[in-house]
Amino acid sequence: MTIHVFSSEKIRAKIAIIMGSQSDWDTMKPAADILSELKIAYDAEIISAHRTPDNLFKFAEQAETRGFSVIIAGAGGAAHLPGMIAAKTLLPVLGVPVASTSLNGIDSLYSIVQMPRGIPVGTLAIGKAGAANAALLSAQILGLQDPTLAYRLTEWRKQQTQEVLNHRDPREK
Ligand code: RP5
Repeated sequence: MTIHVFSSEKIRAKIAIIMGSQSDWDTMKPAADILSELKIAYDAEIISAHRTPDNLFKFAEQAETRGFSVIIAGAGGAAHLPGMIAAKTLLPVLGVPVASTSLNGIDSLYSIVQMPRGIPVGTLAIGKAGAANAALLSAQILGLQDPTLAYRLTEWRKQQTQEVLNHRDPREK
């Protein structure tokens, strides 16, 4: 497990990025990149709902005491990871459907989004855009209690707007 800390002080990771397989990392990395940009400490870990179910339970039970505020969970196919984690913790869980090879992630999306009443998973778009947005949404949640982070988010949005305004001619790269 890699712990990324963006401060000279010893601070605990606020966000957990978990995923069902090493093969999900390419999809989930944009979440890590956004958190790094916003200087939010995170952990990244592979936890498979089907291959390591005991680890899933252990992780969910310990997540709050480890200091996480939000869990981002990416999975593909029969994507039980986000829902099962959500069933075992009160921390907000954001689910990212990973594009599967057979059904292009529609299966993952339906698996994650169709939670039964009572156990919510905030479901994002399929793939890298969903992963990036899960990180931004996590930052917005943390930003409610952290004005410095809220300021960084405001600046991030301003920069995004400026990049579009600076490149308005679609024929230019
Ligand atoms: C899921 O099965 C993972 O989240 C991954 O998206 C999918 C395929 O896993 P691998 O067979 O590539 O390990 O559990």
